[in-house]
Amino acid sequence: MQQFGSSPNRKSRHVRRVAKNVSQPHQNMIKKLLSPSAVSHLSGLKTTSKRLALLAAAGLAFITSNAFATVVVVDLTGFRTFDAGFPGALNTQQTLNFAPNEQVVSITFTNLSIQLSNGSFGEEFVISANQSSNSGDPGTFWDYRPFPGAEDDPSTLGPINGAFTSPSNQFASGPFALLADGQLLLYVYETFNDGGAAVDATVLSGTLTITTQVPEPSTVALACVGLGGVLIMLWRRRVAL
Ligand SMILES: [Ca+2]
Repeated sequence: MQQFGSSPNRKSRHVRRVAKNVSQPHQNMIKKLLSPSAVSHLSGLKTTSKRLALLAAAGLAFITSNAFATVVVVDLTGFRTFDAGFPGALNTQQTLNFAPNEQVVSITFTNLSIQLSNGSFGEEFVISANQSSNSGDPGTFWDYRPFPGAEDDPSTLGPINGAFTSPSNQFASGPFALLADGQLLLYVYETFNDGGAAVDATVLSGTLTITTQVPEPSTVALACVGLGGVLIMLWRRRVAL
């Protein structure tokens, strides 16, 4: 039984309805996917295959219309480290709110300068971004030490600019996804506690720029196209048999 009309006009209206809530590049992509020539191929398929193809197009339209990037800039001035590891009650922590399951894709820092205290080494200073559920190692997190190899003399380091990209400066996994609560925990800590209850390092200046994305549109689009291709191959194989 047909689930939708087979006339070209009916299909064109459907394409417009799917496409009207998405951006122009995505509209063009969807129109191409469901162009008259593509739709004429569809008309030769069974109803189940048509349903799957239209479902994939609708899903793609929904996903791409909801894809967006967020950039958040955080002033780290005054952040202080006391404890080795994390979370550590005295280490400065801050919670940032994003969309559910948002992907943290990039973290950069600008004009970062720190003051060391109590003999703490500069290379022990770590900036960490994390999922809300993580209360310690191991976990999904992105830790970075901006001053590798730096000792405690001079006691003031920076200012420097950089990004959480060098593998030798990372302690963990790099880009990651937030949980459904969309919360990102941002904190600083030391890899060695020199000062007991006294401060190890204080951020004199610096901003952190965090870029996130929900979801990664090209990956999802490729996945949709790939899934569609597999379904058509399976259908053709079944027909051939
Ligand atoms: Ca230290």
